[in-house]
Amino acid sequence: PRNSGTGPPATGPPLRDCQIPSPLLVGPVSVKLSSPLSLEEIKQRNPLVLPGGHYRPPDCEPRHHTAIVVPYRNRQIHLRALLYHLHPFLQRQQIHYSIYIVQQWGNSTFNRAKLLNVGVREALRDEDWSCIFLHDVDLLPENDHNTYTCHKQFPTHLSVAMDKFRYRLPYTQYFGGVSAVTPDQYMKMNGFPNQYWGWGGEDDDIAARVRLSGMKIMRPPVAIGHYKMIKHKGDRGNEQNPRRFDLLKRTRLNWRSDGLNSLTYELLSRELEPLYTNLTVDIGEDP
Ligand code: UD2
Ligand code: MN
Repeated sequence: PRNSGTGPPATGPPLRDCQIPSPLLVGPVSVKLSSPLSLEEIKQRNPLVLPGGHYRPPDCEPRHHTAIVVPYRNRQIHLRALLYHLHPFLQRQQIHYSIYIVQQWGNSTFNRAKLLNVGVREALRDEDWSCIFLHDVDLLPENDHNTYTCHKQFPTHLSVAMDKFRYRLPYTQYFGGVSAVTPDQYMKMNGFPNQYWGWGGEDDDIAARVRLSGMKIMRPPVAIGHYKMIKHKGDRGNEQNPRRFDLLKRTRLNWRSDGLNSLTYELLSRELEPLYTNLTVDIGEDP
């Protein structure tokens, strides 16, 4: 079909399917991190991005429909760097996409995995996304052959080679940084844990869920999955979670009861900003 979800109304002849691979890809790109542009300047460089950070290739029918979900609080500079790099990157891939910034409201301890659950659920209210990316705000992809699409069968881990780990995978079960699931895969693993407050462990829990629900992790080649992580210190309100090791011992017992099916939150606002959809959410606090 010409239009799925909230595209422009169909006018004129149907478009041809976008080519695979996209003829616009350039391969490795150099990512500079010094003083990112303002949101206004980034908007000007991306004139085809619609409110909410929504984009659809103008002259071919996209084969992929990807929501990018970013757990977020108080990282303005990183957010600008991400938007600056990611919009052109995704447009070169000729993907139909939206970027969702899931902002934790208040000062309670940060909870990355719960914010990701909220983002997935809210994104799927908008559109029938075929793929959902879970994306740290401070990671910038360095090669556009690393396509932001999903594997049909299994979840994907994309950030396999980061500068901070000297461009190697730190350990086999590593699932942090940037990963992707289809809605079906997400449901099969009962989403992500809601109980990890503070830094660490939640990515390993998610990796364990992939395995426990009978799936495995797909990855791009190391030569392609290159990312730069913007250097930063730990955030206030996201101190290391001392309970993470105990929680991880119980994933096998807990994953069916804690996750998508036990998720509660209050959505405080939803704004269509020029470069992203902002979701401000009250996810409660560590009981
Ligand atoms: C690692 C993982 C990350 C996650 C985390 C443990 C990598 C590259 N990433 O990141 O996926 O598993 O460990 O929780 O290994 N955030 C905010 N505001 C805050 C705190 C966090 O926006 O105050 C978001 C932001 O998107 C950030 C992400 O949470 O990128 C992960 O937090 P981090 O960057 O402080 O943790 P890091 O780099 O050790
Ligand atoms: Mn980080």
